[in-house]
Amino acid sequence: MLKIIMGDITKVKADAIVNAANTSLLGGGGVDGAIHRAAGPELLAECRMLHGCKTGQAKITKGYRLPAKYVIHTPGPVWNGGHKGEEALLKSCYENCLKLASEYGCETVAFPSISTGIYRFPLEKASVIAVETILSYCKEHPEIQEVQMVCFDERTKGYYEKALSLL
Ligand code: AR6
Repeated sequence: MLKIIMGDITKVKADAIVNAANTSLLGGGGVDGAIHRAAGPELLAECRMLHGCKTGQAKITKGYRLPAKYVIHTPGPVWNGGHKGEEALLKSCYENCLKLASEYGCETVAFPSISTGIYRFPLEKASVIAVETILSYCKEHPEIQEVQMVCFDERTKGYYEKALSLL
């Protein structure tokens, strides 16, 4: 089941929350900065041991001071006009995060809107890719009981609701 909600992902009590990270996995602005601030310095210490992550891939850590048990870090693609494989990379972010969630026995997962902030991926396209990929994964993997898309502003929420209503 997919739910679109408004909120701050650092407050969400899911088995895993996803971080829209960068390839260094050493923190940044946006949701990444908020997650590191809320989780505390132990998160950065564990991230240092991961030696980065490629765009479209995902790595998992503990959640430390967050209400979530795990954080799944995925660097989304930077939007560069759409001819550099951005759409396939964004899809692989959602898929690889969900695969890790299954592997770690997570039943509930919360995503932010990957790549649509600092990385400028158009929301209209990103929302459709996210919703399609999440729904098709969950259909095949009933172990994932609930996925939340946690939107930080009304405009973002509107796009995800529209994408869900069209599927
Ligand atoms: N909870 C939920 N969503 C949030 C939160 C929050 N606390 N804070 C921001 N958002 P962005 P990107 C929304 O820029 O585009 C970082 O520096 C935000 O409004 O965080 O993937 C990384 O280190 C937007 O809708 O991620 C990378 O360098 C969405 O989260 C780079 O930014 C994603 O925006 C990644 O850029």
